[in-house]
Amino acid sequence: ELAHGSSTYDRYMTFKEMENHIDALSTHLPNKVKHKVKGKTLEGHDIHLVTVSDYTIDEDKSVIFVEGGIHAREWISPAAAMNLIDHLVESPALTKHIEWHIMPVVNPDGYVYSKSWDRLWRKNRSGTWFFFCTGVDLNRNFGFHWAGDGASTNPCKQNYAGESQFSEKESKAVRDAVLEVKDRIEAYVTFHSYGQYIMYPWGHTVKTQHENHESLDKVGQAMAKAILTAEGKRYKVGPAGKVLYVASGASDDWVANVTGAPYIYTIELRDDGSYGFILPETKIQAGVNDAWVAMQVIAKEVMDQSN
Ligand code: PAY
Ligand code: ZN
Repeated sequence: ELAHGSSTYDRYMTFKEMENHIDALSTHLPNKVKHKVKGKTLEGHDIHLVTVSDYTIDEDKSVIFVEGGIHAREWISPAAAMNLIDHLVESPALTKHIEWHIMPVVNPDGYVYSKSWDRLWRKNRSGTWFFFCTGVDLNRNFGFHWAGDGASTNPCKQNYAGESQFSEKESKAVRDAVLEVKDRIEAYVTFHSYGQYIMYPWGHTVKTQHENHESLDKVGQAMAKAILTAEGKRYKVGPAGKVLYVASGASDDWVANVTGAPYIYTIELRDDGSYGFILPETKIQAGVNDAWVAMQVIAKEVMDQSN
């Protein structure tokens, strides 16, 4: 048993358990794990940023930014982010020249609500101008093509974009954390579920291709192949707008636009629809493995580029 413990993957952790684990890691491994709070939600939960790197090596490292739990009901997403942190603290080769910035639960109010009241809750818990409907879709609240195609101005809809771009504390927290390392970000990944897709920009339109679409596709295919080999699951690769549906104001497009980072992906984890959002606990371990396998492919790509 490690002094800093480990996450559990035979059941979905509570938000509090994830916080305790982050705390233990940063306390016991101060040269590897740092922990910052990037914001507070309406309900008073902290929005955590965990950085993992070999801090004994003093250099301006490339950053890989990972965001999880932006949607409340996609429980496998925070689990995958926590699992990534657990692997990275044991992976010296991946933390020598990379600084990982990981926000495992962007939407803690939603996660807690989904765990205790409404399993299929997606948005955060903000009040809206329409008293009877609660919650903003944080993945429609980012400031690029905000409230465009695939986003709604109706607060009762699952894809409600909010009152204005970055109106929400959670999306602001992601924005601020990204902007802090803007010039060093080489890759950005956001974990969602479900569908088994590896998607890249653009999501807001199918009319234009991203200028890096060739390398985005190549590395996306490499991730899918690695997952198929290691875990036996097929992931479909392509631009978000084409592979799934058009969505404006999502984090991936905003990051692509503001940072110009070469590798930007939204990964829809398991499953293929049999259980959908309600992925059984017996499938967590295999599900988070998919994400870990994919992240190793990206990390290798980033390291090759900077050599
Ligand atoms: O980047 O294009 C994008 C966003 C795509 C996701 C979204 O925010 O709507 C896709 C959905 C998600 O994971 O939230 C897919 C799931 C199955 C859903 O709720 O429709
Ligand atoms: Zn989602």
